[in-house]
Amino acid sequence: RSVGIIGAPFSRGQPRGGVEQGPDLIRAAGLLHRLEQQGCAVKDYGNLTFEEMVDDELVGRVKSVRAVGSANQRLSKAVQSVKRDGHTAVVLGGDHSLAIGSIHGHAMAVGELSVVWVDAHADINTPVTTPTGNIHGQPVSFLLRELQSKIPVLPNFSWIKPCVSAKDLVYIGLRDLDPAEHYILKLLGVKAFSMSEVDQFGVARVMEETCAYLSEKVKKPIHLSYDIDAIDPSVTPATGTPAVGGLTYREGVYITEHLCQTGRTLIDHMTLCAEVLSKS
Ligand code: DIR
Ligand code: MN
Ligand code: MN
Ligand code: MN
Repeated sequence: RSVGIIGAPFSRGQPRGGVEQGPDLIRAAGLLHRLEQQGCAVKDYGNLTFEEMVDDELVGRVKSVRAVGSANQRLSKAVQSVKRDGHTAVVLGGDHSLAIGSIHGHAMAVGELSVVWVDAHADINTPVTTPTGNIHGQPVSFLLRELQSKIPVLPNFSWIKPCVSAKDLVYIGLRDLDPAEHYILKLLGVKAFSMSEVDQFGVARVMEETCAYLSEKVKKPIHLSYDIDAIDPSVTPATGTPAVGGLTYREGVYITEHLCQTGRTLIDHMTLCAEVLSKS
């Protein structure tokens, strides 16, 4: 198994600085060494560079539209080239708006995906429903085929092809949803395990059900999108959007262990991508 690492030092999907240090801090914490210890061949593709965007004015209520659109186009291309080189792609963020380019690039390279979204939030506000204007709360809306009629035209977003179906998405860890997000999840019938369900069933059963649900028909490659705020803020206090009552450290790690094990039995049917939000 070989892993290609892409650093995406980007923070414009939300207002706070610090997240752009994520890729370097995660490397400094020893990610490459840990992967090698586990028998992975690792190729580090380094950090992407993103252009400074001047005059990036509000579009409707949405902030930093042009910067987020162009950064994600760049990231999508980078993911596609890592996939072409035959690696499992691991994207180090950066704020979670990067999920747009990460998932788009992955889907362009391998076709239909399953997406496991580990997060306190559903990140499925549309540019119209967003209460904050921050695009890190909206990435799923740009990716789902079912929501395309609800997405207005935005500068630097015309390259995006919606590439995920609602039935191929599973949420884990939800506990802080906006009213419109509740409505959208209900309307589309999206599979979701909130924290309440993690409490009720335990993380092991949640993962078994997640994998059973996603492999009901065809087994698609799994894309893991991991927001650090899914973990309880007592463990990850540096997140920009802490939400109490989150996953324990072990529950958070177990999710990745379970998916990894699935990948082995499916033999290369799985790809992991992690967008990690980190504040130093
Ligand atoms: C909120 C916060 N739902 C928004 N979203 C966050 O801005 O749309 N996602 N923090 O990770
Ligand atoms: Mn976030
Ligand atoms: Mn979140
Ligand atoms: Mn998120």
